[in-house]
Amino acid sequence: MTKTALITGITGQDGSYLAELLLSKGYKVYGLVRRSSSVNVERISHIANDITLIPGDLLDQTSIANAIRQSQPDEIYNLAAQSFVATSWSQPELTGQFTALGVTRVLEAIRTENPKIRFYQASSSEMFGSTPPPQTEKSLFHPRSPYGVSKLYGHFATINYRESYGMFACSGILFNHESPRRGLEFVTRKVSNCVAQIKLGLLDKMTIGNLDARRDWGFAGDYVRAMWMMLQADKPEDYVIATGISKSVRELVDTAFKIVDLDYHDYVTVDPALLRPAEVDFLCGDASYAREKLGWAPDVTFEQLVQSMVKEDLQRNRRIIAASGADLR
Ligand code: NDP
Ligand code: GDR
Repeated sequence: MTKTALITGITGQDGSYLAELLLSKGYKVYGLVRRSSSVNVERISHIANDITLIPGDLLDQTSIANAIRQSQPDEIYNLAAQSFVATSWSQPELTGQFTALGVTRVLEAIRTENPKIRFYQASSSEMFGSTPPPQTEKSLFHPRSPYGVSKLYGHFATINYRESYGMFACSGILFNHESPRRGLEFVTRKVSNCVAQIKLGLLDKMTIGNLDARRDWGFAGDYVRAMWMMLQADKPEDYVIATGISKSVRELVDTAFKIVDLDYHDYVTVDPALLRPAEVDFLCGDASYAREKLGWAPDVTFEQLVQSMVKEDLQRNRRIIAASGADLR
């Protein structure tokens, strides 16, 4: 029987990979998209004919309920959020509205429309904050940003609806995952794009914030597979999804510059304005439980990931140069 899924945040990095995965499994895929004055579907333009987009917003309960009525999904993946940690300090209230209360709105819409729908919540390693690694499902939460605090609310709202109403609601505590489709404001993509532009002579220098922060970086394509696996399990549970390997921002920068045979010391300066009011210093997840229960493991290594991001940004910037008619150096 064909399954149907509704994805919030389908225009984002993860939404695009998840939509591709579900289509490959024969799903009918719907996506909730908020109104925008300009076209914002670049990441899903290649599958536009295979999916159905429904207007709606996580800030608007009625539109979420309407989307459920229209799509009649078996599964809902709640990926929509204000997902940039740095912005959560300048827009703390809005972050709470989207990233925290938005989860309650979706859960409440499921409860009233059809509580049999299986629900995936995009929880985050940012919830661990200052808790030292390795972080597991049993580790303490101590978020360090309005974003992390909001995600923790969404996490426990999901658990609460599972316990209160017996809903099949799962939370995936995903560590950082990246791809060539990552937003340009996140550090991996900022670095891969700056490296490409420096190599092509479009940029002289790159500024960066905290070089010592450590993250457990994986590939988004591997991580959306875990989301789907969680909703196919016999019972709803929460899982840490991570590679188990942590690298510093400095190692990321060094790796990316080396790919194009450059030394980052010649190009990178630290800008104190990019430091955060409170930092998450060290994330390294232990995904043993997901490996054991779901059979999930990542395929792509850190080095392969950075390589693919730099390569794609080189190609993209070359296309931009070619379109502008300028000479390639
Ligand atoms: P993106 O920032 O790339 O995508 C966020 C999506 O949410 C976009 O489609 C955006 O739409 C949508 N959105 C934002 N606000 C609203 C709203 N009010 N109503 C409807 N849609 C909205 O994030 P990612 O794909 O990287 O992440 C997906 C989810 O996973 C997020 O919840 C994120 O917090 C979480 N997460 C991500 C991790 C990562 O490393 N990538 C790790 C752990 C958790 P628009 O295009 O209109 O802006
Ligand atoms: P993060 O990702 O905050 O972990 O959240 P981000 O890439 O923004 O930062 C990672 C680390 O790099 C440091 N850093 C910089 N970050 C950015 N963006 N720009 C810089 O110039 C820079 N210099 C150093 C940061 O201080 C931080 O330590 C991501 C998001 O996808 C969340 O939605 C998700 O929940 C978590 O990952 C897991």
